[in-house]
Amino acid sequence: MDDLAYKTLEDYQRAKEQALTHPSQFWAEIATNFDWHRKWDTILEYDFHKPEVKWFLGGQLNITENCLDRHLKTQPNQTAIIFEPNDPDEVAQHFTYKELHSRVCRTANMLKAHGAKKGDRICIYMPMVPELAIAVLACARIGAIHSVVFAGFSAAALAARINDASCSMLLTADGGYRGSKVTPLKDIADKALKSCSTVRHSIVFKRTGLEVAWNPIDIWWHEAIKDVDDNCPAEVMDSEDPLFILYTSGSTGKPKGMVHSCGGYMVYTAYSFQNVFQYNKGDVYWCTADIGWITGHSYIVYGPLTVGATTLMFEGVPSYPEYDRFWEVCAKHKVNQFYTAPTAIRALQKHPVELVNKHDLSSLKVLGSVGEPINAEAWHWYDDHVGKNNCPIVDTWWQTETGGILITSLAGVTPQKPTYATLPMPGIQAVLLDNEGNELADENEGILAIKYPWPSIARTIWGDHERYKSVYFSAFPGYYFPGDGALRDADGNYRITGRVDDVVIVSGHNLGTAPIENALNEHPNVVESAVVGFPHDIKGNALHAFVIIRGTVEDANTLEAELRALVSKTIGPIAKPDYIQVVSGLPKTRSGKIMRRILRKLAAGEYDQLGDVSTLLNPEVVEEIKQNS
Ligand code: 7RM
Repeated sequence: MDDLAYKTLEDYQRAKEQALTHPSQFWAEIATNFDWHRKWDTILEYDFHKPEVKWFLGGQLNITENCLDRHLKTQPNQTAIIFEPNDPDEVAQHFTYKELHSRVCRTANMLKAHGAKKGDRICIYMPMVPELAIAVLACARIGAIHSVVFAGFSAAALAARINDASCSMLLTADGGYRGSKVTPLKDIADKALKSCSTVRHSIVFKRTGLEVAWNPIDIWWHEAIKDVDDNCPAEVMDSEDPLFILYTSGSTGKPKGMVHSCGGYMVYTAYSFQNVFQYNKGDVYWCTADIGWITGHSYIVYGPLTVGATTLMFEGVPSYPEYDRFWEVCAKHKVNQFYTAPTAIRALQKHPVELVNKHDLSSLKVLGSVGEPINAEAWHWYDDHVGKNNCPIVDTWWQTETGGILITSLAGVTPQKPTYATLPMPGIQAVLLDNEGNELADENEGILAIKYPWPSIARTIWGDHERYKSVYFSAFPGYYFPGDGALRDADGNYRITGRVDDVVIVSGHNLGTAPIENALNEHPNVVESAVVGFPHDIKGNALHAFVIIRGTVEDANTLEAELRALVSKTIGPIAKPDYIQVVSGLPKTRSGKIMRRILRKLAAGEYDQLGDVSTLLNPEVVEEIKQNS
């Protein structure tokens, strides 16, 4: 799979050129690196107005043959997955490609023995244990559509997702470890299943030994898998058959089930993984995301395994047993590529740097960031202390909807620029638009859009193609609209500035909340901030800033004055927040994204309209903010 990678800037520039002049041919050449049962007849059919996107039509494959079987010929004894348990005293596990293949096939046979077949939807609600990755691959093996629901979600959130896709089976566990806590997953699943009539079997993996209630549809995993063998020929899938559904939150309460397809998703995740991280055979790669998120799907499971990499799965959290766990694990397994989120970096940055320095991080070659814009302070801390100024940092911009990384530097191959995701990957045609949809040239700021399909774009929203059209293809006809704003420098580098829906109109001025937050974050005592608008009699809207402060506030008035002065100086007096509220935390999704919808309700005093806060990472801060308003 090394052929997939551009190793020099010249390679990269040549690829970019080819992708621009012969876009579909460009992807067809990349696609020849994979095992297909039948070659495609048509590379691409698309119409962003309909919208419709189809890649490698007529092609047939099974992604698990590319993730597993193919490597059995060349590197059966190479480690595929390293499992690092929550508890550092529990031994880590290593699965070779051969073992992983066998486990996936047995698990696939277990699913089949319980009636699962091609096209069925199977919900997976499991902790970060190897069996989660195995379950995902087992579904793909038999052509069942997996729908992984992050194991931190509530019973109501789980039930909504199971019902939306009419799942016929649930794979879960008795419980899951996360730091010092045990989540009673089966208990939560039982509550959810009370309102899920389509689920006929629930297969329960034993992880914690937690006592659980037992229902007629329940089967223990270890019992169900006893009587099956590991011979399971892969189901032959059409390129456009759905591979999985993954839910992402939208502006309404109803989550969107993004549907990814087999052929295009395989091609793009492998291509992007290889190029962005510049993985070399034998390297140990670690992405700290949970498989419950798209980052885990694409860059723990499918991308790395397709190229034959060694991918590390971590069950725990960065703070357990101490705030040095990431660095301890990097040293222990000699991690070469490390991929995490700015929210984790900022959390770790608050602790003594000695916690980083006491570990041998000399194996690290590449660092990655994903999930939100990385602020300058976090970028430099990551670069200085983790990378020792010796590891390229790839700031990777993408979405659940895009399936893979679209804008990023390629480690050590293309130039990086702090706080910039930098350049679109070869084959990605990014543009900046103004509010009327005109393309902006050169150095500029505007709305990010993509004007040509790439293989891993989500094909629809499960059961709601109209919503797919209205959310992503209607704002600017002819373009894919991701919902993010960006600025572009003279060299074409993109800096993602935040969601464009985070715009507040104050006295007739359009103010992006992201630049105001950046100004607040310049203050030496500010760790993180979030700014939202709330209705105001005179100005139409006014601004409310929520700030997290380092240490204790000695003099609140001085701090507020300094913060207002900073905003005034950086953006202008119009952007000065009316309210500045010091908080201990901001309401966040489990993947670290600030829930602005909730902050807006809090700022407006609409406490009865907060909606369901149970899926938040930290629901307790909502109460705290309310009390202190
Ligand atoms: C991979 C993932 C997608 C949204 C996206 C952005 C934000 C993600 C970056 C980023 C700035 C980045 N999928 N985002 N990566 N913003 N720089 N490198 O996070 O579907 O959960 O979220 O996340 O707003 O639209 S996601």
